[in-house]
Amino acid sequence: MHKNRNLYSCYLQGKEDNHGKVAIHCGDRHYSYADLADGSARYANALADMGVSPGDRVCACIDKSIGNIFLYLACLRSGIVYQPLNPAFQPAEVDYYLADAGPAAVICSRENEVWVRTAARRAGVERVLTLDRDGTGTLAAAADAAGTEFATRVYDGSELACLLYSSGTTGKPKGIKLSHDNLAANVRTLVDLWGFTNDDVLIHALPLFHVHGLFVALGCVLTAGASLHLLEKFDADEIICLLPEATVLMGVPTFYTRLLQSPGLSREACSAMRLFISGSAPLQENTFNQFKQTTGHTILERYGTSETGMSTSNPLHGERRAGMVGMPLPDVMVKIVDDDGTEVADAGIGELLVKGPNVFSGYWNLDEVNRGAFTEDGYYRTGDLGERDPDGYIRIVGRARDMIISGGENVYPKEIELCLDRIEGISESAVIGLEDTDLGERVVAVLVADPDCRLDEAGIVAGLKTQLAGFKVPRQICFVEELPRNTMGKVQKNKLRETWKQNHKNEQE
Ligand code: MCA
Repeated sequence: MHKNRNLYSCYLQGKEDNHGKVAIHCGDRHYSYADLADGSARYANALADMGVSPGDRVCACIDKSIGNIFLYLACLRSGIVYQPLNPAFQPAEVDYYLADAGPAAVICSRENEVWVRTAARRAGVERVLTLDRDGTGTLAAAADAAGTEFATRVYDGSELACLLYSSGTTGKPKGIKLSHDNLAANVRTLVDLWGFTNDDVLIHALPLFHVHGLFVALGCVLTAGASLHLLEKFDADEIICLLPEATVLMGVPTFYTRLLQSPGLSREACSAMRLFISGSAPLQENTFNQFKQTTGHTILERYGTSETGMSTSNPLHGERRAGMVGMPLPDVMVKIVDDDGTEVADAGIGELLVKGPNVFSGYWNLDEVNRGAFTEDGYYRTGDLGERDPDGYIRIVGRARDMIISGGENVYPKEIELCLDRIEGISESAVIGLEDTDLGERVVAVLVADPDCRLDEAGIVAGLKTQLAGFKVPRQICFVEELPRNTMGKVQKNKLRETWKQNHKNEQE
């Protein structure tokens, strides 16, 4: 019999004996695997009745909820390409994503419906539907009225499952094409590697629009037939309350620094837990050590990108090293190369290249960019710089591309600089990341004002907030007479980082 390689099958099919089991705890509501099958069938039927077809994109710009999970699973089952977006995006940002992906429908909250409709009209998107956190909205109503029988599409795995966007140095986000096989291969490997069983209970506090929360956290739980507590967002108190009932937490480093500030975090509180995993941003050695001291648990750090899913991990059994992202996953090949593409010797620094079944097939409609994104022998160029120690552990030491990671969110300075440069009175801008105890890095704008012009900091921030999601808006604005440039005229961001790191220290002293 032909095996269905639809990712939905990897999550839910062949586990009928598990159907009565609770998959998702959502406050005082509990959803079994059978509920997920029924709910996703209803959403799949509702979308089909509206004329959304396999291969169409559906853009979900919604808050985290059980309805969001039904919708994601419904898209997989129907062969609809799921395009998740951060609901914090502003109209100008959403305009771009709709125009680029050309979805057949966009799903938003009722609160944003008016401006999303305008954006959809501009981009030629036919359908706008709503889905709120409380399970209401036009899509939810259509799903409620639909049936629970739906035949999951049979796929060979190469078909497109999701289109995730990541920005880039040019400031223009690129659609990452992920197939059913890319996602299934990675999640199966992780379930094995991290020892997931159907007894696991994961605390899910990550957003559902990124690889980390959607494919890794939710994916591992569903693939293993385990269960999770769905939190709206990160909340240290809520997590500490749930620890005694849970076995796994996945988070960005900010989760761990914030948990460490909570008096409720203790060895006793964590005694039922078997695994704390960190990723999406560098975990400071200090946090790693303090967490071990407070809880007795050694955080497992791993590394990935949206283009590849997870690529390396510290071991489940064996030494987990501070500041290291571990070894390549069993089915993933990682090379570290110099500028000429030659592999560097042990302990040499170079760019990380990744190849394996997890690696995406290219960016949406960007043939030219795709040619440069892979090496001739099929490795994806991550743009991250790393080194490998003699035992095979990899350390990420920097980024070849200009990028900031704030609280696990990637921020591309170019995108913010383009907005700043349009503001009257700003003659030049440079956006940098400075070390931040809470967010890892915080976004800082260094500005040169036009002569005789007095810039109003609050006005700049307020203006940016109407154009950019909040996590991209600079938390600090600095004014300088001129930006340091090299002989080629390129802004020397290293110098700026040094100067403002120093200034910040002096201010604190
Ligand atoms: C929210 N704000 C932020 C951030 N998030 N500012 C800077 N950096 C952020 N990451 C701003 C909001 O705009 C708001 O600003 C204010 O902070 C409070 O908002 P709130 O929603 O309450 O924020 P929070 O709860 O403090 O959120 C911080 C957070 C969250 C918990 C770190 O950002 C988070 O869950 N991050 C995880 C992101 C993630 O999943 N990354 C994985 C992507 P104002 O007050 O001005 O309105 S990478 C990935 O998937 C790869 C492949 C991988 O390897 O994992």
